[in-house]
Amino acid sequence: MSFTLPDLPYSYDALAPYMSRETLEYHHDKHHLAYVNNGNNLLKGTEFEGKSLEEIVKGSFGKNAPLFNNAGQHYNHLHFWHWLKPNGGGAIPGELEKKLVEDFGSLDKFKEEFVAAGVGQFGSGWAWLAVKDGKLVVTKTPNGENPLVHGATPILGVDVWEHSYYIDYRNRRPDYLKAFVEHLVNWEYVAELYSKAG
Ligand code: MN3
Repeated sequence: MSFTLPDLPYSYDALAPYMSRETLEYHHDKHHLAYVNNGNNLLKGTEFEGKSLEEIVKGSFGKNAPLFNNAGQHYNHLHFWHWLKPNGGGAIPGELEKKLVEDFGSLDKFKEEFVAAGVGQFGSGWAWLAVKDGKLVVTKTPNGENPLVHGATPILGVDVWEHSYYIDYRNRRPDYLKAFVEHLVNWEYVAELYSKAG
């Protein structure tokens, strides 16, 4: 398969004031597009042509760094647009809420750990909520890496590359992460991925 850039599932103004039109225009139209274009060029002539995106991400990790970086970032951003929604961050669907409380002690504790993972990722990368061995875990990864290559299934991720927040928050990454958790997360999509993660 070749990679294609999907449209955003909402308008460019829909996430303001927590994420601006300008951020989405750069992040989606330029950064994500570059991962798509570079990924397609790097995929040509490799053993991964014709494989699914997940297979490419897992298969190229540790073997073909340029392809992995772009395929990983394409995978991450495909989900990232759906991890956001206007008026997000509200009630968490029941089953998932129960599991979060079970595995983290409380919702506040989960949010604290998730934000701390994003703040603590030195340089570019992502913070994650993932399912590993039947448990919900918070992790962080550098650059384009994600939990798929560490034996886990990502169900929520936040992009902490500066291109995701610098226009709106400048150097205040913690404020961006708090706004993400409180006002932007699309919990219905997280719950959908959780139910599929089994
Ligand atoms: Mn990004």
